[in-house]
Amino acid sequence: MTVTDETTLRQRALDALLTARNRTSLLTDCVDDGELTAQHSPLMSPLVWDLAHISNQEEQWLWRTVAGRAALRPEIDSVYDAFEHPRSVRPTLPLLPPAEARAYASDVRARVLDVLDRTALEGRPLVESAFAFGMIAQHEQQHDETMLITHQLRRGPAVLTAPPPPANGAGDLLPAEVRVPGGPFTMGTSDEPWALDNERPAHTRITPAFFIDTVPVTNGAYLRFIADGGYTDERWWRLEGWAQIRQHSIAAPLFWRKDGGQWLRRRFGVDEPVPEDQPVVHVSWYEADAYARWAGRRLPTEAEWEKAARHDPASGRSRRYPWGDADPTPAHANLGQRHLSPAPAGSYPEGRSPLGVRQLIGDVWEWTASDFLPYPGFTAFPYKEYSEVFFGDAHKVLRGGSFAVDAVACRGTFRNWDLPVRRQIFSGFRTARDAEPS
Ligand code: AVJ
Ligand code: FE
Repeated sequence: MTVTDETTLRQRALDALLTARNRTSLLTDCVDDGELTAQHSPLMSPLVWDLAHISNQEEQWLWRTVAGRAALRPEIDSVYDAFEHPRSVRPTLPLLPPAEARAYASDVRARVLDVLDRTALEGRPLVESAFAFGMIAQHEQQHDETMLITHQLRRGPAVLTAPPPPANGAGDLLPAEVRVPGGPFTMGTSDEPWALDNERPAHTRITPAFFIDTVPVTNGAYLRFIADGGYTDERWWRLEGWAQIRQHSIAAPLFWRKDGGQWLRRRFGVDEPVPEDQPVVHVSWYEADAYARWAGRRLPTEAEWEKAARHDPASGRSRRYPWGDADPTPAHANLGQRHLSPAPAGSYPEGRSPLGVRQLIGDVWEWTASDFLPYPGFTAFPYKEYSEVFFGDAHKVLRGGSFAVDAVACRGTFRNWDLPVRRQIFSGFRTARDAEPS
């Protein structure tokens, strides 16, 4: 590796760590200690748990494993082990109080920046291309998104503000769907330096030709499903989805309520009319699947989603992003909590794919039809608990990232997963259909 490569990598790792920490501070400095330690929802950890968990992971991987130093606070490891204690019981654990959690975070970070300065970024898989630093920045950003979900579930007046997304989507002027040709494409990656284990390795997939929605399904379209009795017609629903909506009296996306004749939604402490031109958000996989069936369509498979997002029919190669290989800018996608909502359908024309599919990156996580499974040749790295323990038919794959995802944790290959009943996450979807046989 040349000196310039090393300098660039070090700078990139430093930027990613600093960007993540700024966001963590933004999310935790805007509420008082009572709110940091409160349980805002049994679905989520207290914010102060995420805060110290972020630093405990950073300590374990960068201070202990990369630098080979002794544990700073070995006695707290078990409290911040996500597998030992489910989220609902975390408020009862002996958590570091806010001031101590913040002091721990600054102490770990100061040591880690020193480690970054002194570590040669080659020779060991964990430090090759600054991978472990990139992994920890992505981990912090993932918990920042988790904390933003906690903010969304929190009751009480708004504490977060951000400018609204661009107003002119004009999504309904676009063709409703795009035809993606059949044939092979490259799925996954073997050369994206900070790609996580489940995105690897690159391999060839063959899909038949299919059609996919140009833009994510909007609130306006989803309202037609509701108005057509979508939630009361068992025909559209999987057994478990029907059971969930009956048991919990679900009749609209999470955070929606009907006031007289008007649908309102609560968004980070503010009630507002549901904006018809924005992608629908806070729906479960079952709701997405039922909508698609009602529309005479289906969810795209994970391979179809990635082909729509990465395949360049002209060159036959797969891009890092729909628009090419360049990192996202604000002109490409709604990422990084720059706005506190999805942008109208049709926004970000510069972010479109070669075939003209829009908003694949950012705005809302998109449910796919697929279970979360390893690619052929998968190897867990650096730990089985990131991906491997979640493989199987319990979790469905989501793609593309939401407005709450930072660019460092978002790319055409990035895979997220969750239970099909989940709806507090920033989840939406688009639909697809088989192309006619040629
Ligand atoms: C990939 C978003 C499902 O938040 O549960 C955070 C990421 N893994 N800490 C999660 C993760 C360990 C994970 N998701
Ligand atoms: Fe974690």
